[in-house]
Formats: sequence, C-alpha cells, structure tokens
Amino acid sequence: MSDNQPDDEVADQEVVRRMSVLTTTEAPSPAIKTGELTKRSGGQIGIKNWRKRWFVLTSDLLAYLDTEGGTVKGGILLEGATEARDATSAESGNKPSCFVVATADRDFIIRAASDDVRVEWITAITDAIVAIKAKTGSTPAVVSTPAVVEDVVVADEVTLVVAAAKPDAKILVYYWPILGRAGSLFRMLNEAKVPYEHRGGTDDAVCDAFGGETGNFAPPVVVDGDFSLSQSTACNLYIGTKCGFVPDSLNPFLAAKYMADIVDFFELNLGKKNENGKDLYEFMEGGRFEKMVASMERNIVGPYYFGEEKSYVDFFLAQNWDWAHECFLTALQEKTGKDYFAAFPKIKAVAAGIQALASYKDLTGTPVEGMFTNRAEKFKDFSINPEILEAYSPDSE
Ligand SMILES: N[C@@H](CCC(=O)N[C@@H](CS)C(=O)NCC(=O)O)C(=O)O
Repeated sequence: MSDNQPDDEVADQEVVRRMSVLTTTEAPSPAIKTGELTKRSGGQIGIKNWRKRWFVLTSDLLAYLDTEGGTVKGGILLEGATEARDATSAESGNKPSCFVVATADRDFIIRAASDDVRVEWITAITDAIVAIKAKTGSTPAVVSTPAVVEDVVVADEVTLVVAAAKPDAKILVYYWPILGRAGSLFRMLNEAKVPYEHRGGTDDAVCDAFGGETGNFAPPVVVDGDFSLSQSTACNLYIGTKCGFVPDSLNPFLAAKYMADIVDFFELNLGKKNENGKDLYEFMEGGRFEKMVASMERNIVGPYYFGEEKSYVDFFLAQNWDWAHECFLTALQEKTGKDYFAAFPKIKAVAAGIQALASYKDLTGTPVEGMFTNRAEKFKDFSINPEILEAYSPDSE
C-alpha cells in the first residue's frame, strides 16, 4: 500500500473512544507499550513532515498523541493492520531506525530513536496483530481514514518528497566535465552511494539553452525517472534530500534562504567583483566582503549549518567555497598573505568538514576524476587573469 495520501492526524472517533476507555480505571485493554516516536505524515504539495508523537500500543490499537497524556491525534485500529516491518530506505528517506505499520489504506512510516527500539516496537505490534488475527480470523478491515488535514506545518522536521515516478531509475546529472555548479550534487551522490550517471551538458536536448524544450534552461539538470529540474540550488535540495542529508534540525525555509545567501555572496558579489583589480580591492578591503561573510557566519549553528549533522546546505557552501578558492581566492591570498576568512571559523569549519569526507577525495565515477591533482589544467579556463591580481589596489583601473 502506498502512503502517498494526504495526512490526517485528526483522530478517528473509534481511536478516541478506545483511548478514553484506556484511561479509565476499568480499562479492559491496558497499554502494552508506550513511548516517543517520530511519525511521518503524508502532507500536501509534496512536503512530508516528521513529527514527534507519544505512541500508545494496546491489544487492539496503536494511537498517537501530541504529548504523553495529551491530545489523541490519530491511530491505527489493529484489526485493520497487515504488518509491522523495517522501512526501506525509500520509505524512510534514508533516515535511520524507521519502521512501517501497514494497513489496507496506507502505510504509516515511524522512526524510533535507535534500531533496538525499532525492534521492540515491531515485535510488540506484530504480536498484537497476530493475536487479533488468531482470535477473529479476520482479514484486514478498513481503518481510520480521517478527512481533515492537520494544522499548517511550520518546519518541524520537514523532508521533501523525492519519490520519482520511476523510483528505481538511475539519477542522471547533466553537466560539463567539471564539478562547477553540479559539484555538490556529485559529492552528495558519492557520499550517500546513490547510483547516478553523469551526462554532458548538451546531451539528450535536456536543456533549453542547447536545443531542448523542457523548461530547464541550463546545466546542471537532474533527471530522476519522469521528474526533472535545473538550477543548482533546486538540484541541490532535490539530490540532498534524496541522499538523506536532511538532519532533523533542518528548517527547509532557512535552508532555502541560506542557499540564496551563498549564491548572492559567491556568485553575484565575489564572482562579479573579480573582473577588475580595483573593484576586487574595494570589495575585499572596503568592508562589504566582511559584512556579507559575517552575516552568513551568524546562520551556522556549528559545526554544520544546522548543528552536528551535515545537510545539503553544507555541501552547497563547500562547493562554492572550493570553486571560489580554486578560481581566484587562493591566488589572492598567496599574493596578499591574508587569510580573508580568519575571523569566520564557522564557515571554515563547514567547508573543512565536507572536505574531510573520504568520498570528497575519491571522485571515482564523477566526471572530474583527478581534478585536484591537475588543478592548473582543469581550471585554466576559470582561473583569474593574473593582470587582475596585479592590479589589485585602491587606485588602479
Ligand atoms: N542559475 C543557474 C545558472 C546555470 C548556468 O549558468 N549554467 C552554466 C553552466 S555552470 C551553463 O552552461 N549555462 C549555459 C547558458 O547559460 O547558455 C544555476 O545555478 O544552475
């Protein structure tokens, strides 16, 4: 059964009735197991939300409440449940310790705090389902199908739906044979060991800039089954989500903002001001560079953008960092002897954290194998013109 249905979390009357019986003294069906778990809801407009819920398992019900002793948000009448089992990585979005409770109507995806806790819940729910079947000999009945969507979600643990129309299709990344704007995509796919194929920027008429009529203008373009998209920020969000670089602490609205900040700084400011020595000098030394970097620094919790776990935003920052350094910042720093990011340890730590990944050094399978051992050759078209560096001063043109 698929779980791609609008979510709900408006408790069915029968769930509430059974829960209220449970809380009375003459409870015929005491709780077998209780505890906090995180439940994935099948939200609207492609957004899946993960919410912490207090779960109560009885002999005939798995109910979930907003808090322990709080309001019943929904539940599964176990006579309608078919099984409890480990979730596949597609179902969990690569989150660890997830399990599925399947019913005739939908699959509930639930995350436990550890694999051991997951086993405990699967065992307890399975025992309850088996006991009901033994008693009634029943086949699954239609269960609670609440009709109303729960309150509008504000970013507690949100994951985009990345289920493509053909979930088993290999991801295609169309880009030139360099890391460039697709670098974070290749790095995330490599790190998560998600199979993909690199194709050239002009292949398959996938971009409108090169003969296509797809609505995707320029590389990078990601094609996943019947779904495709371009723009490095959007591709980064899609591939990052697909690869599971979505820590629980990630706020998707802030993630979008951070990626836009990164593009503004690296592409639209740093990447434009480096076209002549005077502008570059004014940008780097006149206060604007520091102001922009300081602002980005304030957004990083540390050691990564959203805390302990790395997210797709961190890969995006690292890629822009690498590109700017390879193209001109390293050369500028060598010329002036300055470390322009010395006062910004958090940004440095994000870049260093991504660069420290084993997959970062091993680019096997990407279009750019050997890039770091042959930097001058790979970057010769992108490196800053030495004359601009020579003219790096307040009064030259
Ligand atoms: N804003 C777009 C820019 C895309 C872009 O400029 N792609 C370059 C390669 S990095 C390209 O090949 N453009 C072809 C063109 O504009 O005709 C993004 O971030 O993906």
